[in-house]
Amino acid sequence: MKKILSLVLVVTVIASMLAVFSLHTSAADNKTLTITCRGETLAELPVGSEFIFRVGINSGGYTVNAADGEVRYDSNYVQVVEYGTTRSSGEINMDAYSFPASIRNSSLASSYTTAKNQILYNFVKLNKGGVGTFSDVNAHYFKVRFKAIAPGTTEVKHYFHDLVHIEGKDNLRLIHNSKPNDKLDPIPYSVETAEAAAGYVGDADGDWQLTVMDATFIQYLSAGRDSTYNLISADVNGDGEVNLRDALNLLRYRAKMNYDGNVGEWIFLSEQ
Ligand SMILES: [Ca+2]
Ligand SMILES: [Ca+2]
Repeated sequence: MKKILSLVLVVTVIASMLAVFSLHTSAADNKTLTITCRGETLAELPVGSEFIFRVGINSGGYTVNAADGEVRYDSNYVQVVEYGTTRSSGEINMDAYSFPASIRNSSLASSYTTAKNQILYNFVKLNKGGVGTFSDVNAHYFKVRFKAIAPGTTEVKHYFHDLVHIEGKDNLRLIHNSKPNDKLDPIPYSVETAEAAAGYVGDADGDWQLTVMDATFIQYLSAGRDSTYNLISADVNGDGEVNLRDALNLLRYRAKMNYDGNVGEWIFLSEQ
């Protein structure tokens, strides 16, 4: 009990100290960016927030053994946050982020490049028999994380240049676009979705800003009061509970002191 009381005291003291200063950190404004693909709206999100663009394959039941394709976007509206890691050579290794483990662990992925407004990739010789799960539109094939940087409407789109199914010694080209700039793959081979971030760590009241109000709300939550506030965002130190330590960590973050947890990181529900 004594420990809790001292924690409350520390939280209150730091909160009071911080309240003297201007505390509003704008992580996102109220302007909205609409993400479309092939005439459909995939997501609407505040400028400044992030989304994950995912690609599924509908290969009509065929397994996929090799693929070559690209994601196109408009860098006036969206910025690539993550789609892989950079190798020392400067090449991009997309395995680390972009592909799910079933492909990462079985494929010989190769040669990734980026150009303005494009992420290009190809890979070949996936595990024998192909990657069956990726004949399914419900499974994501790879993903790119973007940030919305300007209001308006913009299209983000994936398409295949080549999509190959190998049966015995026969290569069956499900898609073969020799001139990818001219010829886009038809629906339904590429199936795109976008998931807007549900919030970010520490923004317990969901106003897209990190303020002392968030610490206050976390204190309410930790007192067991029923609330509509974002419980995932409130678990600042990521230990699965919402309590005063979270409020304290948020305040420590605000005060540029040492803190636990991933304060300010975007939360995607499907990645929890
Ligand atoms: Ca907030
Ligand atoms: Ca916690």
